[in-house]
Amino acid sequence: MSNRLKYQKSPKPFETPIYVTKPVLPSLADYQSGLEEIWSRGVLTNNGPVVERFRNELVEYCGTDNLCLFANGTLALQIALQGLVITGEVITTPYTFVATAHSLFWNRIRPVFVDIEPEHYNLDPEQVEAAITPWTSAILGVHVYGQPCRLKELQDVARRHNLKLIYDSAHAFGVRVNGQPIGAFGDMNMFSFHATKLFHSIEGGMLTFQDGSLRRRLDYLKNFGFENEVEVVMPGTNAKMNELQALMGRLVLQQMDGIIERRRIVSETYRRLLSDIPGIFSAAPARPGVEYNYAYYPIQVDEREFGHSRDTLYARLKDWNVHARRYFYPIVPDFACYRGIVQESQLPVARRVASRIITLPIYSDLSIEDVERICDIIQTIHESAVPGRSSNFRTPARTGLSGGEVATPAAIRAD
Ligand code: T4K
Repeated sequence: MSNRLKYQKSPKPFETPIYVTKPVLPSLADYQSGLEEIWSRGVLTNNGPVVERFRNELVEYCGTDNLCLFANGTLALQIALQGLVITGEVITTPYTFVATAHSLFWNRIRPVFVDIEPEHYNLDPEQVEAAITPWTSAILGVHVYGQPCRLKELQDVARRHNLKLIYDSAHAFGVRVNGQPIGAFGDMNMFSFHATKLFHSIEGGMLTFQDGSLRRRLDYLKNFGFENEVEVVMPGTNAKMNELQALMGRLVLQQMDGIIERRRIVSETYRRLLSDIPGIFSAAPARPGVEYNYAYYPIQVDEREFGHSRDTLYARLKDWNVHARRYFYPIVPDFACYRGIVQESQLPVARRVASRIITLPIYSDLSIEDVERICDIIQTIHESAVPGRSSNFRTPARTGLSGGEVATPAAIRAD
């Protein structure tokens, strides 16, 4: 029996854009009441009381006091590297958001890109070990889409070679492994609280770490190195979270359980409905012992089976007002500023995944009807490529639509 709940022959385009994500917003009244308190106090930043309260709540949520807050995830990661005094070479993944590699660059560290494993698109521990040189000082893994790296294997490699193990956990807030928060693994974890993340504080970042003595150093580094009004103990930067960010974070944190549960339902609906569409492959589900956060919904497109390339699907979805994203294409070493570090023949798994990936819209108030409609649209796009079915599907370029016009499916189908 078909998995499809409803299959509309010709799904309608969305009236308002469906983006890849949409931030959770607390009630305006709650945010306003928090703002009134901030207004009356007149303290907007520099470790005010709302940031302090937010930190305490995160300490409870994350189960560790070894935690610092930052203005954003990128600065947090740059400071993590400073805090651990990482130098020389760091082995990292090519399949990530550019900020991972940029954080190394800003610390004058050479990124050594190694390939990923095909299951969850994270660093392949065997390749990491093979890339270690006398200059390697750390491994920087990324829990891509919130799916944990091979934690034990990476930890073993790090131990064997006396390397620091840092995780870019930008996508992994709320993930647990064998009952432990993801931040309990490795020497240090960076979480992004950007508005596009399932948990956010508008902009924001957090470091969690094992060695509690690092906290003072990290606090200095994010506040110019100030010990007091007249003493600067190290050349820090300005990476402080402000009160308005913390207020947003506190209110969103209250909704955390519901956020993950709603995303789980969206994600499982996609998995069920997409399994029927030839050439569309959902990523592997979470491994046993992983409590996943459903941060993203990546699919791979097999052009031969689907009938259209990934890029055509990506472009055609926009005709229905569905704005998916190709996270993470191109891979980082193919950006102009990193070109030349690796050869084109290297990193075959990362290149293959990047050429086939699309991340579909997922957020907690995306309705199941909308998920069904997105799947219907993907099915319709697939059928437009099958000879004898919907063969009159035409691209906007062939309709004669002018630049400003919205190319709806109705507009691009010939009667
Ligand atoms: N490491 C990793 C692995 C990361 O993924 C990231 C960030 C970082 C490090 C760095 O952390 P942060 O310094 O950012 O804290 C977005 C985010 O800006 C970025 O935070 C995120 N990763 C990356 C994966 O995605 P863009 O350039 O794709 O964002 P943008 O503006 O195109 O937004 C995507 C969609 O989200 C839009 O089409 C509409 C929707 N949106 C966006 C914003 C900002 C909203 O509905 N509301 C909003 O306020 O990078």
